[in-house]
Amino acid sequence: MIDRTIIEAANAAAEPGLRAEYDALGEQLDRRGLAIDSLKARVAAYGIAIPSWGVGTGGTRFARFPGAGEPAGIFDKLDDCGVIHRLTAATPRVSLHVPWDLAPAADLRAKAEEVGLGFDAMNSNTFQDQPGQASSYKFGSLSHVDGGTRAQAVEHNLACIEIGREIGSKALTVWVGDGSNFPGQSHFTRQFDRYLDSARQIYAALPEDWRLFTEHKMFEPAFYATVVQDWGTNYLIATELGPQAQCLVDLGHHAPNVNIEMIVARLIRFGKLGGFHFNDSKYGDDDLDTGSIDPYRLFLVFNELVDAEGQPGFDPAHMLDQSHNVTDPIESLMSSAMEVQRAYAQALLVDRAALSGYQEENDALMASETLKRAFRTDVGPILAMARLEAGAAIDPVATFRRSGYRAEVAARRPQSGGRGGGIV
Ligand code: LRH
Ligand code: MN
Ligand code: MN
Repeated sequence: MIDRTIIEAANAAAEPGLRAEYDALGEQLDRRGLAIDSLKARVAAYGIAIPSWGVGTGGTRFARFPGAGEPAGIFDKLDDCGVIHRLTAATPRVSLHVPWDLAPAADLRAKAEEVGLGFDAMNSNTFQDQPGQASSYKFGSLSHVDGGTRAQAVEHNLACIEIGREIGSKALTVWVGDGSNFPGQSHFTRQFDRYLDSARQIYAALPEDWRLFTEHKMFEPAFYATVVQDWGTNYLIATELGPQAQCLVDLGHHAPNVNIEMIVARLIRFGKLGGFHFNDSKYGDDDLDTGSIDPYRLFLVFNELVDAEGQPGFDPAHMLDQSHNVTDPIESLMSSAMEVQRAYAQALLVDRAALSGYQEENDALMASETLKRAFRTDVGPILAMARLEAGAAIDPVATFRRSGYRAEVAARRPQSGGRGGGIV
């Protein structure tokens, strides 16, 4: 854990500059009829979940280049997630992946409490085989042609719900890699019916106050056809299952140029937006750092979310889901959490009355300018002030580097292997 004195020392040097910038921005926003302190309060109340699998160095199917001091298991991961929240005050929860994070619930709860975190959605894993598993997922899981394999995959999801109940989670995210690699390999309709039948069994086991998030993804690992390939299929699933089922939008799971903010608007309109896996991409499911490629798209997604705030039942879960191949994962996750917060703050600046006026008048240029004006505003001082007031770091990455945390854990955690690829 990072000592309070380290954060305070770093903040002391940066605070006078921050106060000057905050005041200047406050004056500017005031002229636009916006109160900076209430914006700061909304940013301070915003939180995003860290994916437990994100704190380890990622890899591709070609190679993995492990960093020093990588977490060896879930308790190390929770330590790292605790550091991220300590320095940013923006990541109060962790999303677990089972069986990667399998551990006794009481120990998970105790560790989370020690590092000041709660648990977000549980993630099941039927896209890999585990040692000793009776049936293989090579040809699918929830949609497999073999009933025994489907039953095993359903059972695994029920076990995830059970662990989640014990640690205070309220949602299960199901992503399956099921699909086919060759035309003709699978019967599209029969395969989807098998998926729906399995998903219904999982849905039936949900506690009353839980939600089931199904996550679509266009391709990979199936390269010809994926069972839950897009938001249309995902919407059908959520509708077939019932009110506790909603769609999860992972930003990287769409074809390049797809209008994701519009998908978000559609799902909101029909009460089926369950949550997000934020990341960024240039080509496919790149799992790049959130906001690193197209921050405007991220802002446009948040523009839809802010527009829908306050609608009955609107409560999407916000999680990161990215893979860090060349950076320190703690630094990437901190900067990504802040990018998400930034997009939220920028979206709060949109003059919605003016925007709908321009929409009614078909003033395309001014409508676009209204969004751009909010997007171009540097809201950094609002975010930094919210962190300072929460006892976190004005500059989380610089403070993390000064803390020596990575070198310290590197001295006591075993060096992990680099052979082979893989996502974790
Ligand atoms: C699939 C995915 C899904 C998995 C995670 C590891 O690409 O986005 O959310 O659970 O990656
Ligand atoms: Mn995802
Ligand atoms: Mn993904």
